[in-house]
Amino acid sequence: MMTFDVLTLFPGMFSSPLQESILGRASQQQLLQVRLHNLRDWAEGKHQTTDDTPYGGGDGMVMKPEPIARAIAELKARAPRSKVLLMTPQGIPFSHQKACNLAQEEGLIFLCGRYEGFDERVRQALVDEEYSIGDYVLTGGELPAMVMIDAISRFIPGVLGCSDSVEADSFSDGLLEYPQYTRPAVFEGMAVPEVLLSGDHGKIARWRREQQLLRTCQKRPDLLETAELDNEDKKILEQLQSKALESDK
Ligand code: 4HQ
Repeated sequence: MMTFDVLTLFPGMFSSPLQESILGRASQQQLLQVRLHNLRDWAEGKHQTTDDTPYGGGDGMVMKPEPIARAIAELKARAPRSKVLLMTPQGIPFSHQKACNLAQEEGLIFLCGRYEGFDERVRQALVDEEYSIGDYVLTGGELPAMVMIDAISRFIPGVLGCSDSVEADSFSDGLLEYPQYTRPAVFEGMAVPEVLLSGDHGKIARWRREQQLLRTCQKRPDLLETAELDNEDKKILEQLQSKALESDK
């Protein structure tokens, strides 16, 4: 069973997102466990302080290294092979591929920061890998940790039903997904594409692949650089591109 240890000043933030739906079921089935730890439990003094003012002056507070060191030592003693991860805008961009690789680990310890972040020596001495979930600034590392736990958990065998398998997703072959439709056949004057009602499975599969390529080409052309494309895909793309040039004239 995969173990996620989370070290945070706000363990309450994690309860419902991880207890609902797919992740909730996976925990109940003991495919994974999320252990929440309040960093304050390792702090000292009457006020159990976890932060302090920055050396050199300036705004905001910095998280002190000692409580974090004590906490990580204890979590590592219990799970010696767990990797310690830190969420920060300076980290490696988190991706589908990183999620897949991290799912191979036995355990992960997520260190969630608040305020202006951590004393630099935490990074140097205690952290194995740093990840960013995107180029924007959040108020803490809790949401990034939840995003990562969610994306990683989908790669743990048994977490997804076979109906929503990992292979069928966007990004597994590096392309965006094809459009989906369900009843009614006509909604507010918009009809479902004829081919999907044809019952011709070969034709439907080709249409879907073409839609994936078309969407990726229009919305995320950067993904085509690294996508897994066969000769048929390349032919379809050439046709799409010549059609696009045609309509530009
Ligand atoms: N943080 N991806 C935690 C982020 C962030 C991101 C800002 C991390 C605040 C305390 N983390 N500090 N983007 O915005 O991972």
